[in-house]
Amino acid sequence: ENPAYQAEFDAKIDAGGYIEAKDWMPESYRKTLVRQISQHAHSEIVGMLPEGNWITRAPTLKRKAILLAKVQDEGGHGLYLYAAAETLGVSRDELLDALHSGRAKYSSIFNYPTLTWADIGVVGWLVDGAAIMNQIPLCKCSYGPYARAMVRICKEESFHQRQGYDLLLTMMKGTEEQRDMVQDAVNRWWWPSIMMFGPHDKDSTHSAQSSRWGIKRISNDDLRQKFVDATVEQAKVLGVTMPDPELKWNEARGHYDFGAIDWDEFWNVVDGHGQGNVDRLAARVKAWDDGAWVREAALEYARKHDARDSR
Ligand code: FAQ
Repeated sequence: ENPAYQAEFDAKIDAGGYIEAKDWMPESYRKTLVRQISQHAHSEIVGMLPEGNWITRAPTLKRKAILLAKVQDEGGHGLYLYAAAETLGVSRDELLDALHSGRAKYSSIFNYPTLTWADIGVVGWLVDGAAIMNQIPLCKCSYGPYARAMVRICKEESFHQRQGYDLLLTMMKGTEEQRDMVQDAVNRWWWPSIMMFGPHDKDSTHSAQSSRWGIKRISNDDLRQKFVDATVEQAKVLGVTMPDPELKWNEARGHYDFGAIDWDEFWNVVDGHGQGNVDRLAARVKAWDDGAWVREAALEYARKHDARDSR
């Protein structure tokens, strides 16, 4: 490590500036970014599965077109994020190998099943809603390529959140059975959604260092609180209740209090033992294996062109 470079890096971070791909950076900063950006990319790609499950069963042509566009957007987010990670000197093959072999994490939330059409609305409202809350501050994170990728991603996520809420509003104006379906989906997704923000600040391994480096601008607990405060009001408009008897406005704090999170459930899912972990990973490995011929054909095509160009 070079002290002069380190001082320049620290000064840039302290001034709230951006670190670019070709700038010197501490090895641990590079490693942290590769970890977070690649896990984020994997989440986007694995995140296509729960909603992809409903594309063929969308109730109308309009809803099908919206869902198709949303799932494709998630695929695009994965690709921008893999590209951002690659600027840190790691190859896409290495990153995908880490996912497929179970070494890399992806967001806990995508290991839960989408059982009814209402789940599609709730995933948009709560899961994309939580994703935006966490990602808006990342548009200002200290690593330039990641920050810039997040700007477009956030715009698209905001459309995703609204399409989910709109779907739910429509269902809530429908039959009793449809309203019950929405409430049931909220009951199943609420707690996993608030777990998405990660462990409490005091139990978070990386928070202190990532905040120091300007990767994390708002803490896990503060983002979770902002999310709870915003969604409880949206739930009132929708006419659903959250499955938490301790959820209550706290006048003194100016925030909603909420019940204790079941961290055993969270870590069980993160460690690969949730309801959907095995199937999600198997689906990604199968997609990768089934796509081998496409990669081989593309490489062969590129080789032929290179040979022709160098003649
Ligand atoms: N799931 O020390 P911290 C989406 C791990 S949105 C699994 O607090 P950090 C959009 C963490 O990796 C979802 N693991 O960690 C979409 C670490 O383990 P490690 C993706 C989790 O990094 C919507 C350990 O726990 N969004 O995809 C989770 O400082 C709908 C200790 O935790 C992002 O990835 C979790 N929920 O803070 C797509 C955003 N939480 O790595 C389709 C970028 C924590 O040492 C459909 N990431 N862990 O083995 C971040 O902002 C951060 O990485 C946090 C975690 C906030 C997630």
